[in-house]
Amino acid sequence: MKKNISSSHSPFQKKQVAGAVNRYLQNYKMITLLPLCFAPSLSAANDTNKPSGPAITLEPITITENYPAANSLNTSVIDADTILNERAATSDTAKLLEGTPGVSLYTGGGVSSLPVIHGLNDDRVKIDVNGMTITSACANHMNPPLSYIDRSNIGKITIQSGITPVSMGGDSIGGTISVQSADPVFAEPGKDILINGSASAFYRSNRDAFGGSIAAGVANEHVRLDYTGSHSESMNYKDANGDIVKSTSYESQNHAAALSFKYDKHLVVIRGGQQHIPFENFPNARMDLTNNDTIFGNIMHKGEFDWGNLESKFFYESTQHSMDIGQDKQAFAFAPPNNLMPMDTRGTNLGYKIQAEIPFSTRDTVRVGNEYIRNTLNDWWSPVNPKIAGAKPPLYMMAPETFTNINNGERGRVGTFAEWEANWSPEWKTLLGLRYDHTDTDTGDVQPYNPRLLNNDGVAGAGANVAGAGLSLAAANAFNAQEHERNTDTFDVTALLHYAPNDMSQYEFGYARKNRAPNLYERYLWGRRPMDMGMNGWFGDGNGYVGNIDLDPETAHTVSFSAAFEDLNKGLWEVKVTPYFTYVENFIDVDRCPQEFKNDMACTTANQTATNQFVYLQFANHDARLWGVDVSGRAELYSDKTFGDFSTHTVMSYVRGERMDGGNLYHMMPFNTTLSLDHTLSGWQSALEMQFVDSKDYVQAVRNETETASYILLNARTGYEWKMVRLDVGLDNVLDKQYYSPLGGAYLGDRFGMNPTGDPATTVPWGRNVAGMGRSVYVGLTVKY
Ligand SMILES: [Cu+2]
Repeated sequence: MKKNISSSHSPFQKKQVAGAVNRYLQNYKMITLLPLCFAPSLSAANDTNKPSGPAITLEPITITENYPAANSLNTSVIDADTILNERAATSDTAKLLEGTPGVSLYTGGGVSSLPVIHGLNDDRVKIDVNGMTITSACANHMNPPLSYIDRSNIGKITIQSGITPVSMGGDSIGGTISVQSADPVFAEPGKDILINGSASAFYRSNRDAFGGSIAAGVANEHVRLDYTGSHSESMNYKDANGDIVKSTSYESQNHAAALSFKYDKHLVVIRGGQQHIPFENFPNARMDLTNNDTIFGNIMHKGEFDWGNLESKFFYESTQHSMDIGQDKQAFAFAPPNNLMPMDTRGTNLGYKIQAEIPFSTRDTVRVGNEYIRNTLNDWWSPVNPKIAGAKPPLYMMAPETFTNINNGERGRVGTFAEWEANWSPEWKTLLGLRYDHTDTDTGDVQPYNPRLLNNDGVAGAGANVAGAGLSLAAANAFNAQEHERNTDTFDVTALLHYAPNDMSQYEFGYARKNRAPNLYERYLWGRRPMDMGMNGWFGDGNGYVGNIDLDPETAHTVSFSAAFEDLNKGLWEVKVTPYFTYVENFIDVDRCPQEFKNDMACTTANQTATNQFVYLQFANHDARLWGVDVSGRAELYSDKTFGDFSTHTVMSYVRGERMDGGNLYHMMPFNTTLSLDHTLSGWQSALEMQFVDSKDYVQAVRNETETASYILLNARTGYEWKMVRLDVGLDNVLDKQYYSPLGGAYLGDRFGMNPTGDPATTVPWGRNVAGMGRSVYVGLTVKY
């Protein structure tokens, strides 16, 4: 909850400084050679308040970073210093995005929050992790892209909200989050071998969380080898009332290595790594993660040629994911072994991207590129207690065969784009891009647990009424009778106009047409029993979901305007305002699922009108509109040689989302603002942060979304950096305020919840929100060398 507390590390300020650097360089016709790694070092040099840490020589690599809109007002950059400051406070990479204007988070497991940009969530946001586009391999999205990289391995996060250049977009409508490990640093020519690294450890009191990370690198002039490893684990946290919030514990381990080669104007980076999450419990899901193993590898080449720059990437990622019902959820469970429900997912992602940047003249730069991403998915639920020893139901609820939730699902996408950036004058700049994506999805036939309709005596064909086996088979047969392959062609357009009439003000107007094709779960989930549906859904709402094979892609039209003003000469203040409006054709939302089978158990007529219980939903296209405004600002307050520098920064976000046929969109973050008082004095950096979140009154009736009350949180932190050592101490939720995060979802963490509409005496009840964490002290220590 404390992000960018130090004013000197506000992403807003970083962006502004980087913008100023860009403008300077453009005036000298150097834009295409702009090494973005200049930006942090220059801004650090500008920042006289920055504590003097150990100097690591950052040798600029004169190869473009290919972020055409790095100086766009829609772009926020979270730099390495901010990430380092946050290391002790959170283990969730997505949490680093808190405090970025327009970004909010669906919370879930301890390391798996889902980012939302301008009200558009999860798969609607393109997330690039070191050039890899990863799709969650889980029907509850427990392993979203940002969970694949530990924060200790991140050098920079770039967030493009709303209007995303087509070269950075595709198959997303909300924006792009690009997470990059630090650029490799090589030894200077003729100098000794460069050895650097860091080690850090943290402890957080409330949830008894601890962990650490190490990073080590060795480099000569041309070759560099890096390793980062991290471990973090946590017990359940307590809310401010002192009650344990169950199913909030986790453990996570990451290892990553990188081998980099630089020769002349070419850079090659080969990365590989693995992640192991032995368990991660989810307070707002009916299941818990019981194992997640991921391996990945990628290779990137950046080269500078006479005609321009070329960047190529190739990646492969493979995930083995397992879920079951964790210990915290065992209250009122069925008798063993029917209290368990193993679910497994295997997912792979493979892709490449090639992009060329060609400076045709000092005014015009063209980028063209092509990318391909292929995602495969198998999702199956092994039988439980398949023996037939005179059992009664629910024996055959989950037996005797394997339930195939998604069978050999495939989603391939090939995208081609061209983008033209023109710097007409120091004041005027334009960016125009076109993009075409072809997305192909397909899946194999499915089967229910009991495809032969065994009854409890094992007689085939006689068990149609055993735990809905007849319905389950009918739903599978209906699904299998359909053609599964679907092809989607989409066209994206981005147009940006940037106007900087003087050093104090900048304006930007943008239009984007962006598309997202349905994901495999949205299209191909088929189960129609309460349990089958309750196990599927990544919204943290406790509802059950069934897919819709005929979904159309969603097409978003966004207009946005930004105005930024700054006191450039003295750097005393900055303010930026961005109102935006998005109209989404065929927004993939939900309806109460219609009754299709005469023995439908979940999609009943009662389900159509239920208001105070979990409900069963089917994905459906509905036009929608979203609008809002982001405001951010910073001001120096007081500066004194003895007492240090005082400053303040603030971020405000507001978003509304409505369906055109009536009603609100789900999980719209209410108005929220963060106000921080920041202080720096030599090696000290401290901040006192107040976070106000308004009540969530605009809730979605179709999902029976619950309201949350407004709250104010106070967080405090201080850090001291002394030569090679950095010590951080913070106090989260200083006032020990009981609160419920508006996007925290339904509390399902303390009881068995296999059937969303089961016996109210024994199943997890509807209507509770997940409580936020009570007061917590954290301490972190980092040693750099
Ligand atoms: Cu899962």
